[in-house]
Amino acid sequence: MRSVLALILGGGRGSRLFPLTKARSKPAVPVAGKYRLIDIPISNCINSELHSIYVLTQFLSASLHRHIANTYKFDMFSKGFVEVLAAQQTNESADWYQGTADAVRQNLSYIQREDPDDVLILSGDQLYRMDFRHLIETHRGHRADVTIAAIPVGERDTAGFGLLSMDAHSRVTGFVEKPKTEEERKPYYTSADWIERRGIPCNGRHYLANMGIYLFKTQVLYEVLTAKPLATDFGKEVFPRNYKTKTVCAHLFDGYWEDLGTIRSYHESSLALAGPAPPFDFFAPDGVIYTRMRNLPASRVNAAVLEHSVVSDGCVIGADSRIERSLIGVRSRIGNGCTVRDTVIIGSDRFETDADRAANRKAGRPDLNIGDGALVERAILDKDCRIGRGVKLINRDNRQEGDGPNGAYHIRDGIICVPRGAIIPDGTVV
Ligand code: ADQ
Ligand code: ADP
Repeated sequence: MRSVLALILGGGRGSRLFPLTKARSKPAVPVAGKYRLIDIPISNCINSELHSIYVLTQFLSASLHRHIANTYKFDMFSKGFVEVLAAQQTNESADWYQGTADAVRQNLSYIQREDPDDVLILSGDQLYRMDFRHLIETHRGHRADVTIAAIPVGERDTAGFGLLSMDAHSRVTGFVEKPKTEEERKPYYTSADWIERRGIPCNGRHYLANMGIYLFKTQVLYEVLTAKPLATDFGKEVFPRNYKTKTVCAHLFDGYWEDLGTIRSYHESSLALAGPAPPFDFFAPDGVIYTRMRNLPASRVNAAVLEHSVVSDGCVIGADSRIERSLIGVRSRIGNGCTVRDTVIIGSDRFETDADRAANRKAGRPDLNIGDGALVERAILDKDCRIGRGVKLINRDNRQEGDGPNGAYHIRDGIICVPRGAIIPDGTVV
């Protein structure tokens, strides 16, 4: 089999995921209780037998490096690797990556060194499961220069995506990035009949969206990235400029695929994992999602009630507490008599000892995670936060956006986000 090198775009400034990206790069953002965002695309690569992987990120946090180095250790005699390339490491330019195409261009020398036949470019902030071997088949079967993975979406989702139209031979015949008007969108309407002939139920999804997953012939990737004027983004420049002159094909996909790049989508998709029939199945035996081994003890639940929730390893949930539609991350500690609803708790980096707790009392600081009698609704609690006793995080004033004193919390899209390590004193009501 010819060789494919995978490049994972680990994120720009990550401002849409603030405050989860306040002190870490986007790929290191925790997800689904015990994973990090980067585990999803890397696991998809490994499950597709792609073992040469670069992760491009804006800054190389110690946590991302440690996570990758400790998780993805390939056998020393195999040729695989997972390596992080941070913007400030490249000599070509002292700037941060300006956009997706720029990020790849700044790392062309690494691609050159590997000399693959094709380069697979992936987004780092999506939750999905895809066997890239099918995409590679489509690409090579059509002798394409570039193949874009595409998924049918409904009209109300079109504004956030690049849309494409394709002919009967899978060739892309039009491309528009994030159309804003009906005028721009109209030419991309695809009939139910056309979609269903390809074995995909239409269900009112009449537009084909670019999934941000691209397979390029290496030679073509060089050409389009070095052509003047230099392109900054794939969606905004590379595809609109090249679909007429290059053989650009689309590969249709119809599985679960969600963008986790905003606080709202992160919150919604996380809670969906805790539902009765989660759309993304972490239990699938043929597609393990990998992450760092932690050797944590099993969780202990005292006389609490849990409904439609996921509880990760190393948690303690106190008596008379009620957890509904929530995702509880590793080493979370929830006190007695708490109510937690529609909430993502990322957890903690360590366990507190009795001595730590005594020191907390002395310093007037709440213990890690959630104190007795707290009520938390529609929130995201980042790692190591300390929510005091009797605190109510309920968004009392129903604000959509807002910031608490001293960065203690931020409200985004009506969701209360408590940043890593923040302290909410006993009895506070938000
Ligand atoms: P967007 O969702 O706007 O549109 P974009 O900002 O281009 O996505 O980012 C794509 C991926 O690259 C994301 O994983 C992002 O984190 C990462 N990324 C962005 N800037 C980066 C940078 N400077 N350095 C490193 N990584 C970076 C794109 C396409 C649309 C398509 C959607 C699908 O342009 O056509 O529909 O993805 O999600
Ligand atoms: P974040 O989740 O915010 O990205 P990190 O993963 O960097 O944060 O975790 C930070 C803390 O966790 C550090 O203070 C570090 O002590 C501890 N930690 C994480 N991984 C390890 C490890 N493999 N060995 C020792 N300490 C670790």
